Amino acid sequence: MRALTHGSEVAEARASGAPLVALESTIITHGMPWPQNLETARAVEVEVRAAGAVPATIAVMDGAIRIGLDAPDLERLARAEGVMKLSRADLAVCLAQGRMGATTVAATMICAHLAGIAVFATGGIGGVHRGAETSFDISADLQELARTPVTVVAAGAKAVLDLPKTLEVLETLGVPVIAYGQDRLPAFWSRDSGLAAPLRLDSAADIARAHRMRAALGLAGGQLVANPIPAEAEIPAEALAPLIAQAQQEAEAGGIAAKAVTPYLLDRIFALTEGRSLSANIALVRNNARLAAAVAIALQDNSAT
Ligand code: PSU
Ligand code: MN
Repeated sequence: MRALTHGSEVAEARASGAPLVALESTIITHGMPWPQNLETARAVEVEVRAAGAVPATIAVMDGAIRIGLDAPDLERLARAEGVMKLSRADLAVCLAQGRMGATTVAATMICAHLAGIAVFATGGIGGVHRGAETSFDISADLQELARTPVTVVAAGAKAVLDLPKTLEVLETLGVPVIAYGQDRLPAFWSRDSGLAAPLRLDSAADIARAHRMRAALGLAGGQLVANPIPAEAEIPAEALAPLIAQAQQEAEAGGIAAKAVTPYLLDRIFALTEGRSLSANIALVRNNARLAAAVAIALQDNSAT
């Protein structure tokens, strides 16, 4: 049973020791509409390469975890319908059934770690949903950050979530939440969530050092780096708040639950912002890819010393 296979670019990078950045695939299948999903996936890979690292987009295809998708596979995934959304709970069943599956932040962390990749770039992580005190809807991404040693570069947590509760759970789980270059926690489409970030670092080298320090201390789990969306692409929190409230109400009225909640909210906010949320999303993922590449390079540099 060969659970892990490498795309050709990743196989070459492993042979030459080039720095690798993992990328998730749920954003492709459940987070964005066709054809922007494929365009974005490609643009993010281009950013990683331009920054001097090698992209490894991760998904389950043809009965194996693929670390790095060659161009035809990336397009096949982006066009596919009925793709499973995989978290820690679903990964093995998807593989056993030989189905196609897209990895969330949690599943991408697991696969990246299996493949020896320490840094992962995405858009936003899952978190504690509003109303979680009754629904119990808390993303498995949070627990994964607590147990799998991968540094995840995201633009904070989506503003559709309950951000104060998300921070509380991350603190309970012992996950470092590190804002990059500012004191405030960014909120995905907006640079400022209105909340202070628990920790702050100002360089890729420091992020890499903190990653290695956790390992040296024997601390399980990864780190969450919250990288603010570039100023020119942001949608201010005040403009978004009423639209998020509306999408939330529609989700409740429509009985949307479990795995369907995040994709539903993203889709409704896309419609309510007339596509602006999507261009912001694309800009922030590319920005995260650049920082993740710098961290992957810095990790190699300080492992050499
Ligand atoms: N951010 C996006 N689009 C997405 C997601 C995040 O801009 O589609 C995905 C990520 O894969 C994240 C998942 O891990 O949503 C969280 O889903 P849930 O809340 O069901 O755990
Ligand atoms: Mn959920």
